[in-house]
Amino acid sequence: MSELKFVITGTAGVGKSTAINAISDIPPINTDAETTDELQALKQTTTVAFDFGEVVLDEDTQIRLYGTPGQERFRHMWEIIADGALGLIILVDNTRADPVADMNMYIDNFAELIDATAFVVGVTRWDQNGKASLDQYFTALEQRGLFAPVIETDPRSRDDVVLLLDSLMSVLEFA
Ligand SMILES: Nc1nc2c(ncn2[C@@H]2O[C@H](COP(=O)(O)OP(=O)(O)OP(=O)(O)O)[C@@H](O)[C@H]2O)c(=O)[nH]1
Ligand SMILES: [Mg+2]
Repeated sequence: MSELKFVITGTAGVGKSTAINAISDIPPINTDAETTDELQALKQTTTVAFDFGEVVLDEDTQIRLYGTPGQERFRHMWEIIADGALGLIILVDNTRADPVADMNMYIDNFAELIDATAFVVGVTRWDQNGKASLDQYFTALEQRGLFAPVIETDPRSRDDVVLLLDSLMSVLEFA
């Protein structure tokens, strides 16, 4: 069985920890601490180091999934977490002020990993008032000369997270 390391990133509160908790076959490792700042209005805890979960996708593939912290003050962890990864999932909160800019920011910050491997974009919070359409994400990617799947995702849904992983696997096959 091949073991693949994937990383999941995105802004604070987008649902990175939620996604790993939804999909992991083992009890996930979370490093959440109580929120102390403006995030407090949104949720009670935030990741300070990383999340980790494992999932057997099929008989040949086991995924080791690492989540980054979303908050800027923990971004020194990003490079450490990305080391040796084979693919990236960028989660984007569609209710934020400029979600397309959020996506671009993560593409810039994980450029090295993206260049070497592949990425997919999961857009969350479609059940709330969203800002951008899927087309706007595709257009933004096109403008950068990039192509990646952009998928409506609810990180609370195991099926949705599996779809993100499957899409990433498909893109990697063609990379
Ligand atoms: N209604 C709704 N809630 C969502 C959706 N996606 C995520 N959430 C909620 O948003 C929150 C996300 O929290 P976390 O999983 O801790 O977010 P995170 O990305 O790990 O955040 P940090 O660790 O702070 O960077 C959870 O309460 C989820 O239930 C969605 O599509 N719809
Ligand atoms: Mg988290």
